[in-house]
Amino acid sequence: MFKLPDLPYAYDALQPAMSAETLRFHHDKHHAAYVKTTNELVEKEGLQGRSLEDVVREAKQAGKSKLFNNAAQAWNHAFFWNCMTPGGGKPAGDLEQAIAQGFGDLEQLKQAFVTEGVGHFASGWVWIVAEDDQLKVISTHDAGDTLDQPGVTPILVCDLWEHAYYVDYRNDRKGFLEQWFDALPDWQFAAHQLAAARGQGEAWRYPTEPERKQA
Ligand code: MN3
Repeated sequence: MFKLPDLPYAYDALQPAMSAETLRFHHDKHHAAYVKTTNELVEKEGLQGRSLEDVVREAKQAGKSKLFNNAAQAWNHAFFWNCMTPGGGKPAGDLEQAIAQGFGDLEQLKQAFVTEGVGHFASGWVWIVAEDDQLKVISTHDAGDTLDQPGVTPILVCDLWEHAYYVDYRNDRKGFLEQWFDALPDWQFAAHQLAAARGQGEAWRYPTEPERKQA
């Protein structure tokens, strides 16, 4: 059984860039539903005991789209919560250097990120990833993630589904992405992911819990 991870901050901690109302619905309703359906399908498919990463990869390979969509959305949202922090600070050290190499500076990375997110048609995710030791901005459709892309490590992600911003920004995806990028990224988490991409430490994984025996 996969648990819905708690948010790593209070519901109102990301205001005004992201309201408590958005976070409550996004985490308690949308994300919770993906986790619940994933658990139902995992049981049906006899995949209990796997990591969520393995479930996502196996579902993708086997063409089990309902399981893939729910499992990948469960993973993406948990990763997304960790990509944000109240007053996220600025990139430093190796991450700052990688941004300079890949984009010039943080402002140009922001432009690439916002442009990719605004240009992405319909639902999906906009990512900063590390590949071949280079930072890149990509987007994926619907539940798409990077778990099936060998050599790609996600550094940061932002949700492009309308439920991520419609309460706070209505149809203004560009405004959302600009505010998001300025106020919310957890650059320490991003630096940790970049280090993992370079073989230093472990990349973030979906939390697992030891199965509890029925009494
Ligand atoms: Mn979402």
